[in-house]
Amino acid sequence: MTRNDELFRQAQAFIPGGVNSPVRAFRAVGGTPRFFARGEGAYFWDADGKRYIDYVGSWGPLILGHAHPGVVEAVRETALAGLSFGAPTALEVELAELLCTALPSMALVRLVSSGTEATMTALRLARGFTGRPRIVKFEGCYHGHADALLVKAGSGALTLGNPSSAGVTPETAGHTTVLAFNDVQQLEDAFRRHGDEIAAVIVEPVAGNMNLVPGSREFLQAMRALCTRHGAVLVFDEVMTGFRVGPQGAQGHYGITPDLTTLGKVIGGGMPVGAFGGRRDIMERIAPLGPVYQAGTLSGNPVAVAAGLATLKLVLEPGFFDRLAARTVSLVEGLNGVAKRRGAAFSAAHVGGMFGVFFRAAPPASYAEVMQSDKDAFNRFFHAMLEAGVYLAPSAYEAGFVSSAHGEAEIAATIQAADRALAARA
Ligand code: KE4
Repeated sequence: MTRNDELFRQAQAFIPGGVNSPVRAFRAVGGTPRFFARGEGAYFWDADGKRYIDYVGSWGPLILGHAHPGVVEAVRETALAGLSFGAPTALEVELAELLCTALPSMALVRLVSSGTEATMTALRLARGFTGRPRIVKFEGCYHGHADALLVKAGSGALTLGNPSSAGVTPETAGHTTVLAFNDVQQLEDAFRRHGDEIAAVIVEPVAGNMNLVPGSREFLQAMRALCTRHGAVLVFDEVMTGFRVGPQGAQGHYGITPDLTTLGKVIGGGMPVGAFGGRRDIMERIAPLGPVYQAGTLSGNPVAVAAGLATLKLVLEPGFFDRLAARTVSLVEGLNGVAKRRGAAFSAAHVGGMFGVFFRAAPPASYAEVMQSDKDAFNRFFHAMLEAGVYLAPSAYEAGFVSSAHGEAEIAATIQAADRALAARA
């Protein structure tokens, strides 16, 4: 029995499924989840001491790689002055100012401790601001595990095959309209039917929770116009894309201004930080200024904020995203090259520092096309790469992430492992 097996057995004695977040359980890909002991740069080591090149990066936050010295030092220094005060600190003001400067759509921002808190509150705020009940989301998009959003959701819900969670009441789900991602006609029809009761449309502008499916410009522009025309709040869920696809996230990439933005992952640098922010007239409805309540014991926690600030200062340095995107392009082009040579029905795509691999001839442009991918082929590929010391997301429905610590050597080793994996399968 390996140490991973032993830990997984122990974990299952005390934790449901042995994990604290379902997608970590390897349920879709099979086998024993790896328990990690240490990370450094592009690498981390499991409980048996095996080294992997990491393309999950804690599901996006580790854009600088594991244990970046500058981030660790900021955490250490801040922690020595106290872990939490339950009162305002200068650090959270600095992070709020940095976010509002980086994203001009954010006149005001509130820090929370997870992406779920950010999206849950953004929707409550949109309903409080408009006085309307209905939320529009898209099949395959995942916005965290708030009840109203666990309807045909992506990520772990899709991975486990239950996109609409048990425990969500019909009354709650009844106020959530789910449309097809990248389908302009359905969006127009929904506004024609319920325009006057739609409080918000929430979208991952570049979907990363049904694997990588970029929103089409036409789709996102239509969404912006329809929300403006009908007085609905447009929420860009940039928990994953924020400071991942570019210095101004997906809103900068597309040149589209949302009314509210939700953030997480990179802005905490691996520590628990989420945020929601946007138009001043909307954000001024949140407590203590307005009637929409929201709160959090550890919101703006100084140690977590210190990790986020140290990360964002490096990420926002000139040229960072050009280098990250170039590294991601060399990975994607290398993978497509070996797949072509091996005659595999395989394609890879990217936006900024996030990428997707698919067992289908071309990258998907919709949820339906994602579902046409060969999931069994992905699972075999996942395990062959794991064996070769390359850690991909343990699900066909998750995007991958490159960090600034991934150098040419790591990219070359990954492409070589993929070549062997695809050859073996042929
Ligand atoms: P958290 O509550 O997990 O911090 O954030 C929820 C969330 C919201 N919006 C988007 C676009 C997200 O991608 C997420 C979380 N992403 C998943 C992975 N795709 C987190 C991993 C997990 O659930 O363990």
